[in-house]
Amino acid sequence: MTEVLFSVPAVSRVPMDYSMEVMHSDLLIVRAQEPFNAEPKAAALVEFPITPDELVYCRNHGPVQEYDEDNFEIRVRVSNTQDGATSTPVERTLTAKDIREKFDKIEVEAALQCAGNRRKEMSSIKRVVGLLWDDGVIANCKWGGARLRDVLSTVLSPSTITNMTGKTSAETEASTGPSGLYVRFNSHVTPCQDDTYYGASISLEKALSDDVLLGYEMNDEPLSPDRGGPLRLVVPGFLGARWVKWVDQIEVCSEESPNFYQAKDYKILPENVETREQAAGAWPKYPSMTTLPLNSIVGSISRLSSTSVLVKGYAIGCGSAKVTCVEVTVDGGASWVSADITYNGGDRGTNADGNRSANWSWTLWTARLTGDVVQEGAHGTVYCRATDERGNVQRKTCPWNYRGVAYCPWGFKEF
Ligand SMILES: Nc1nc2c(c(=O)[nH]1)N[C@H]1C(S)=C(S)[C@@H](COP(=O)(O)O)O[C@H]1N2
Ligand SMILES: [Mo]
Repeated sequence: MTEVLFSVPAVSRVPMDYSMEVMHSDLLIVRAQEPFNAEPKAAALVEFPITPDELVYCRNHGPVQEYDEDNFEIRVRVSNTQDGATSTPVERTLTAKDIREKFDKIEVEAALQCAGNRRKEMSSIKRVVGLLWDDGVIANCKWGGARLRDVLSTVLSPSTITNMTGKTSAETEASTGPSGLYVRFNSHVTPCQDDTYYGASISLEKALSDDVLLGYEMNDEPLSPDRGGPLRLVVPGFLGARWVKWVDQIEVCSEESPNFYQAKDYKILPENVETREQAAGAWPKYPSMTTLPLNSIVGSISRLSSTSVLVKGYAIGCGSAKVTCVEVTVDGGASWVSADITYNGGDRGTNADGNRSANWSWTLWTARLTGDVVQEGAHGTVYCRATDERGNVQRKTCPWNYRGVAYCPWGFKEF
């Protein structure tokens, strides 16, 4: 297929201007002021099945500004129709308002999670490169927007759409799908730390799957500037880095995005890659991340009586896999107690084809522990582990990696 790509400026560091920065939630712990990076305490997160906007973490590589829906333009483009019918590039320019008014609105509940969740814990093994996030860079929200497939159908041929849809989770969750085609998402409106624009890509198969949205609402409200309003990608099951905020270009093409955040970041490098120099040679050899691993953490422990405590936490499956069981232990794993699952996603309903749509939500759980081991004055550690519907069980340990991503050993909290 002929490549007619959007011209992309050469990489250079753009001076960043924070004079238009919006106000942010004051309920978050600030990890960096400019760019604004902040997370809530997990103890607060686990109190809400659907995370309120003020408790949603902020992960930015540049300034956060407000944009007007009427004037915000998005260019959607494909080099040709893939099936060879024409070699003429097809391009459409739409405003954010058009996206809201001209396409059906789809609603999806999905957890947004940064690949760096729990990085601070991983850094206790060995120094890692990146912001030292605790376990609060995750949010479970209800997203509303146009289905990306519907928007792409304005530039792709109907046969391409038909051939690429209805794929299995294995086909949609790989970094490269069977077609070898990708959809790139760019945001040029705000400058970034490591590149001239923010960019990401996913396989065309994932892009055409039911629940990927060009989002304009969260929790029934228009997307706030912090959430990437007026338009952001919603890519359920994939790491947050692909959920491009303030997205102003979408392009179907035959190569992954060359953007720093796709090509030179957000990859799990092997344990022996420990320096920047070693990483430089390794980036092209490893696949870009898509899903995040099965995980669970302890959010809070509160005393109910002198001999009992209540433990609360969240768990999340890998991609579309649902968490079916969470267990806790106070004896280092010799014996486990099943936690009660208190939330595992809202009503999912059915798609147009009658299939139940996938589960992209997190799971909330509580466990009541009693007896000598948790009596007043006693000290110990509660660990948790999750099991998913495919029979995978969260492991006790997790290997270190250079960028501190996808850390997922048993969760724990001391009491
Ligand atoms: N334009 C743009 N989109 C972006 C980012 C960014 O810095 N710029 N950060 C990404 C990362 S790494 C994550 S984890 C999520 C965070 O989304 P949030 O700030 O709404 O929580 O947005 C993603 N989309
Ligand atoms: Mo992220």
